[in-house]
Amino acid sequence: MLFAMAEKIILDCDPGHDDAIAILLAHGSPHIELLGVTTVMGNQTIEKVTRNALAVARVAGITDVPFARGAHRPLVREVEVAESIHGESGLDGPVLPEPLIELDARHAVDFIIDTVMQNEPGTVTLVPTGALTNLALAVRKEPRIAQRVKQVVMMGGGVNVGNWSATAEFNIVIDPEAAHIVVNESWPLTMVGIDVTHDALATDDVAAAIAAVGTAPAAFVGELLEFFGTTYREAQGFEHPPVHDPCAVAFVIDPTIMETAKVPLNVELTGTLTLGMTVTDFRAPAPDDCTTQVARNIDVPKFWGMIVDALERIGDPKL
Ligand code: PIR
Ligand code: CA
Repeated sequence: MLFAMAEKIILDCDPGHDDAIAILLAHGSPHIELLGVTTVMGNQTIEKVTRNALAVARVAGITDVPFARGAHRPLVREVEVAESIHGESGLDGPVLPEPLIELDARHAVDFIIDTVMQNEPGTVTLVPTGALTNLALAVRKEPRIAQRVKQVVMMGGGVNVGNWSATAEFNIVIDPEAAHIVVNESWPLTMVGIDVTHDALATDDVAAAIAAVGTAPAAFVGELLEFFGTTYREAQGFEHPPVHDPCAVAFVIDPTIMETAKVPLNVELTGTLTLGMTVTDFRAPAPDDCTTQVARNIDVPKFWGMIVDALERIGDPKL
């Protein structure tokens, strides 16, 4: 059941363990109307992340949402995947079922443009949780989408913190030119960066609460978190894995789950130590025409409550 004011979103992702959980949250939340899922290379190649997205659709019981494949490489740079974190498949851990649904015939870029232009102005939120390649291409191909979307809520970047380099976050640094296009567009944009998502840790209590849901999708999430936890421990020295991408969906569901600060935001394109850094200028109050804001300080118990609630609503879909 959808609430009357459910927010329409397109989830643009690279599943990816946390992207998979973002799909489940978007599908399971009554506050979200999932208009489509689009894929972009990132955590793994476009073939792998697209296959993963379709497999997650089957696990979640999603049969009526279009899935469209997007960019196979960044705008300028070579493909760089996060195999050390997400494994060879991009979604290592659980057994992935054979997909039941077929891909939309359109490229993700065309799907995004068509969907934004066909819906009422100011109603569609774009939620990128991977590289910004598809969004950059879409707004270059059809610039009217910048005025027509409601907003962009992006998982990526961070305020003065990196994970793929000392200064840069993965989604931004693998295609910094695309990120530069997206953050400099006129659409309202919220950055949910790793300074926020590094608080959304899947602790043992969280894993227990998810396991207690007792369904196949919840068990699937448990297996995802187990693999993600192991690689995060070994490759990044985290005791528990941060579950980044659903944080952006959570912000769309309930913006009061985070604080926000309006601040000029840009992406470094020429730095040697700072390539792909998201640069926030906090020196003075943001000017009136500033279209960017950063989210901070997520309400962590509320976040995990949303995930558990979504899994309970999804239940045990017929596979
Ligand atoms: C997570 C990701 C990439 C690299 C690491 N180390 C961890 C992926 C996640 O899917 C998320 O969207 C973002 N990129 C976090 O950097
Ligand atoms: Ca991702």
